[in-house]
Amino acid sequence: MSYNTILTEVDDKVAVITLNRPQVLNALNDELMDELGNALLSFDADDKIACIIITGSEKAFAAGADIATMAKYGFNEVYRGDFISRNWEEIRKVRKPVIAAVSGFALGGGCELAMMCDTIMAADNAKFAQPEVKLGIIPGAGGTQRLPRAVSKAKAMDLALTGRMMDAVEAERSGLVARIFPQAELLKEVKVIAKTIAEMPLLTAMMVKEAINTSYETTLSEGIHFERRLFHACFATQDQKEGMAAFLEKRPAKFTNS
Ligand code: DAK
Repeated sequence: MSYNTILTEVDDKVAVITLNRPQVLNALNDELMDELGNALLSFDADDKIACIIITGSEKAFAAGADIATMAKYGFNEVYRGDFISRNWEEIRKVRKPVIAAVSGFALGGGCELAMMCDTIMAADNAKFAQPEVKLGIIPGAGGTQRLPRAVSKAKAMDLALTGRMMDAVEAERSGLVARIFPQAELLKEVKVIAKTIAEMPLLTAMMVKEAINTSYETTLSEGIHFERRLFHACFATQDQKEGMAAFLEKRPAKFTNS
């Protein structure tokens, strides 16, 4: 499959999707979001793939939604065209782990896209912001909901009301970013993480993802109940038998994703 606005590559069980509109710092337009959704769902359906990385260029993960496109819109177009909802959230359907590898700017919709991934790994030059307020709009692709859950209400308000940029160190300290790497090493290091995840039993990794994501959507006691049901389900898999037998026999496990 060839795309105009993204590049795709497969490295062993890891798929890498690179946002590729360098002339506009990977600003997110309809075509890119359609292609990204298509690639994500294809890799999710591909049995050979166990983990997906979304990345951008050295200068920009994505500098936000495409302002040149948005500037032309009125209420009629965004409401009737179901702007954002139509194709921006395909990533939420992906059941395999998805890692954002962020170098440079992750602004507005770019920051929101990174937050839709399961975890964010950042280069030391990464900059995160929700600058929409300066354009007369509010974050509209989940920023007002995911950012406070990631960094606290106080910092989310600070960021979204001032539109200021937060560097990688502050983002890691605040809980938005899991780890920071030197820019030149970012993709190599994130591939190592992705390959580690890809070596885990896939059904179990998918259950971990589903259970942690459920913690954002439910009460603690309902979440614990959901976790317990999945935990019990693990004992119906071959990989639970193999993982525990391998430990007791002091040998590496051979998982079969079954
Ligand atoms: N859209 C379109 N083009 C962009 C862009 C963007 N978001 N960001 C950068 N570019 C383009 C620039 O116009 C420039 O194009 P040329 O002039 O060369 O033709 C090229 O990329 C290089 O940018 P700069 O020359 O500005 O590069 P600098 O290094 O000087 O500055 C910068 C980099 C990232 C600080 C600056 O480009 C910048 O401030 N960009 C805009 C960042 C921004 O405000 N992003 C948030 C966009 S708003 C919604 C849901 C979600 C959203 C909206 C609605 N609904 C549910 C309705 C999301 C909104 C957003 O993301």
